[in-house]
Amino acid sequence: MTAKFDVINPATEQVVDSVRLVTAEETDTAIARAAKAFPAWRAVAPGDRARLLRRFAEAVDADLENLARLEVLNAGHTIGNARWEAGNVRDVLHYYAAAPERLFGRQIPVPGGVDLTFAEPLGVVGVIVPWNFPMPIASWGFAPALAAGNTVVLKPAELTPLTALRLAELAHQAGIPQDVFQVLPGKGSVVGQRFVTHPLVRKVVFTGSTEVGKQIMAGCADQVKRVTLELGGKNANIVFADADLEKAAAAAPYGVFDNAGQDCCARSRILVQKSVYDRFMELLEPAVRGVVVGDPGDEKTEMGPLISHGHRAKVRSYLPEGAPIAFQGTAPDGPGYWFPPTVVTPSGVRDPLAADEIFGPIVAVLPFADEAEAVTMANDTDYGLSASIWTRDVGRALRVSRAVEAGNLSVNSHSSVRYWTPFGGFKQSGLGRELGPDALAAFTETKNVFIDTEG
Ligand code: TAP
Repeated sequence: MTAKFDVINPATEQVVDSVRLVTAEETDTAIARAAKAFPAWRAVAPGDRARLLRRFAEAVDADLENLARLEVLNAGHTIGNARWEAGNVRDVLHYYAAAPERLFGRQIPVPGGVDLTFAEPLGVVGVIVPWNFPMPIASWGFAPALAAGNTVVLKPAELTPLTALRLAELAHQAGIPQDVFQVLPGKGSVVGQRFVTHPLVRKVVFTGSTEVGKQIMAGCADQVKRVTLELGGKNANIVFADADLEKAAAAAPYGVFDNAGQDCCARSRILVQKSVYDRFMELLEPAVRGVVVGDPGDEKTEMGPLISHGHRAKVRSYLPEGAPIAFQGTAPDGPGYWFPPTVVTPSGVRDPLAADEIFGPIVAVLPFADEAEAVTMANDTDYGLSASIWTRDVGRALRVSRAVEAGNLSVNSHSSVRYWTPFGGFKQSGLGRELGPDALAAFTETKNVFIDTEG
């Protein structure tokens, strides 16, 4: 009997669809088909491959509202966020559609001949996607991989397969061959694991928890398989006394509670200079209470539910009786995996509230004395994905940006992701970079060819 997975709307707890789970044998068949499709796909003329990717981007654009509504239904994302996410897939496709004609090699001066380098595609690339941003994270893997001439097998998270399945339909309608881009809904331990162990998958792009990422990396080592990892974060939002405090406090909730805190870039540790700590908390409280939590399909909603019953139980476990809650916003009662925006004041950076990636709407606020202590506290974590710095002193902004061990820094802002700038983590937040001008390098091998011109 084939297993099915009931897809649940996290805002209502209603079953919205039932998706058949792909088995290990079917995964092997899909990988074999992707490997067979590779020589023809890499041979497609660069301009034609570019045109196909642009057509795929246009198909996504034409289907944008439908994709966004599917994500509201499946993941509880606010409609505003979900539209941005579908638009991001379109933009990432357009951006990498420019790549096939620009995959330059180099000509390097050598005696006795000519030396050339080629950027060769790898073969089959396996992309493993988490549930928190199903659309964008999928496209950050498949768009550059396809542009570079690879074929792709993609596994969405079991909880959120609907938009990935729709994206595959749109790709095929746009003319990308079925076996060049396949979406395989299934379990991580079955389909994802096969991407790691199957010798015909030449690269794994994994986004998810640091714990599973380490297993993927260890598994890939067996075949020296290429791997890109985008993992967890416990990101600092550092507010200096000279900052525009009103602006910093007004922005802080959106830096952490967006997507109900289920964001690897969530600024879930607010470090505030002692001299302005009390004032900052006074300003933060109304900002947190003002976050609009509710029906994600409503245009005015700013935060939706958590993804699942199990995940909400995990988030809740961080707030036992007597937890240091400073204040909380509101959340609906009744069905749905709701959790209110919550501000806590743990005793130090090693308290689990300040150290663990809770992946929910809980933010820890901690005081610091001076710039040196702020940097020490920001770096006192195994993670290193992103951070924000609020100050009016441009020298300090740059000094602290350089000193914080993280891949994505923002000054007087919480913005981390642009499809045309590099994204990824230091330390245990990941390996390699996605997006931006250099992502193609992660989907190609450099080949060097020497041609003797003397003989
Ligand atoms: P995980 O449990 O790690 O799952 C991520 C993906 O890996 C899912 O598709 C999962 O499949 C699959 N998987 C699980 N076990 C596997 C295994 N043994 N072999 C192969 N694949 C396996 O993470 P999650 O809870 O879904 O996502 C949240 C995490 O993702 C957070 O830690 C967050 O920080 C991180 N994240 C990082 C980033 C970046 S860019 N750094 C972005 C978004 C999210 P199933 O779910 O179907 O089992």
